[in-house]
Amino acid sequence: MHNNSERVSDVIAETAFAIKEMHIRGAGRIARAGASALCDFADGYDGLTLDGFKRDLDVAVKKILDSRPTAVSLWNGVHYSIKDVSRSSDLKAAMNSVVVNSKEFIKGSSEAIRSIASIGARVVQDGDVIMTHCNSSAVMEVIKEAHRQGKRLKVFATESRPWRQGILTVNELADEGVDVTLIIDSAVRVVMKEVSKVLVGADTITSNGMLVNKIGTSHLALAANEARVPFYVCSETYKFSPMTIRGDRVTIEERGPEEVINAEEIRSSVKVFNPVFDSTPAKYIDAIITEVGIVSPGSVYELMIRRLGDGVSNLRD
Ligand code: RI2
Repeated sequence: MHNNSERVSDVIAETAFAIKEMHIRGAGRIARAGASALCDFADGYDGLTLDGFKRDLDVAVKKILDSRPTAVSLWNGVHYSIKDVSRSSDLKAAMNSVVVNSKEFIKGSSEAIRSIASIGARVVQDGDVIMTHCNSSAVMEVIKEAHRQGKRLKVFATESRPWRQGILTVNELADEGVDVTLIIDSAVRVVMKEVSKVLVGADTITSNGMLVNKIGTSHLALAANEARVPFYVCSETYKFSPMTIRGDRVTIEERGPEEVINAEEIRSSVKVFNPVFDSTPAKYIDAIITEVGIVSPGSVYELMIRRLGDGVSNLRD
């Protein structure tokens, strides 16, 4: 029989595992899952001292953040949830602040998606041919909203090897009645000639407006640039990385070879390289559709400074 503390640390371990193994995936979803696990952790905490809570919370936070390194949404969701613990004067107040803040983050995150859907749907025109990559809930909601408004659209969705999240995308859009075509990743440049807009999601956006997103995104950006097709990013502002203001680099996750190939198919001397994300420089991005409006990649720094205020100097490692 588990006691309460074991049960709550189980929630943290289970969530960290589910994020690491990609049972929960998508930058927004993992951020909400991380915040939700911390909410449960704080809500069920049965230790007796504030110091003990802070120590146990640090361990929980580290476990959640170690699950996946690239999407800053997870970092922002976790740090929003714990932001008032250091100034709490007693245990009850500290526990309560995590519960309140994590719920606020989750609510704000879902509202942000709804705002992006309505702002983004105004960018989408009747007759547009859209290309998207991987499976971004922000992009999905924009396309679905434009479709609901009666705009006639065609969507090309990349397969997005190795996890093939493109299958989720095409099924989700087909269920809504959207005209959608699946393409393999290497068909991007050929198909780009027929496309009028590219819409992709974001895992992280740096202070200089660079996009870090699913591997292959930069190929869509280059092909769009060559074909003079506008390239839009749909991103909640909690995917902006505060650490990049002080020059931190974004860690690009590498995952195992088993995601790419069956070991029996190749000689044992063959190495497999499996980077999960790539970087698209700001110059290839026409605009970022956020919950606070459509912004240029060049204005990300300003927007981040305005929102963080004095918090910039308090950024933790
Ligand atoms: P939303 C995903 O990463 C994709 O790269 C996608 O573009 C991005 O998160 C944003 O997704 P992964 O978790 O937050 O599948 O818009 O590796 O859902």
